[in-house]
Amino acid sequence: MAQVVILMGSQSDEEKVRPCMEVLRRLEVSHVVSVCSAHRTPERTAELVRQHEAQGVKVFICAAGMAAHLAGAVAARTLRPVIGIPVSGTALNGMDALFSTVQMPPGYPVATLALDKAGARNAAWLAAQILALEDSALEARLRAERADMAASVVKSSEEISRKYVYA
Ligand code: RP5
Repeated sequence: MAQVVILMGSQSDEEKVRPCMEVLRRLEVSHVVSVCSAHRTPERTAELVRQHEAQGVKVFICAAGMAAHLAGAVAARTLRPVIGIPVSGTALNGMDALFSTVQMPPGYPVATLALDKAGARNAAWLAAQILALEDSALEARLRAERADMAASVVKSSEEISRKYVYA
């Protein structure tokens, strides 16, 4: 049983969403991925939400571009947390997807993250943090990842300092 489901509006979104799956894999969070469109396959979207809820999925992550209604359409059908990744690639440079995803009516929130790969990565982190509320081993993995990130900042600082020292 997967803990997280990632839905993307089109296969053309795959490249920008891939970091989400990579981070979830690194954090050992089980997940499944499907393509479904709020506009092109509205019934399939509803059916996938119903199926994944029944199978015990805890967090939905939805990525879409243009008039990006996928995350909102999912949020309309579940009380489980929905995380949205707006995808760029149009003449509006993703602002269309960002506003479509973020601007939800009261009672139907979508936790909307940054555009494209940055949002995809943080979608995985946020989903993991939600799951870690009831999973101390996952919480420990998250803490270890943060410690690694902190160590790498210090290491890069030392490298930069050595490179540009003039005293
Ligand atoms: C959205 O329309 C998809 O999420 C994608 O970002 C965009 C374009 O889809 P394709 O025409 O490439 O399938 O629904």
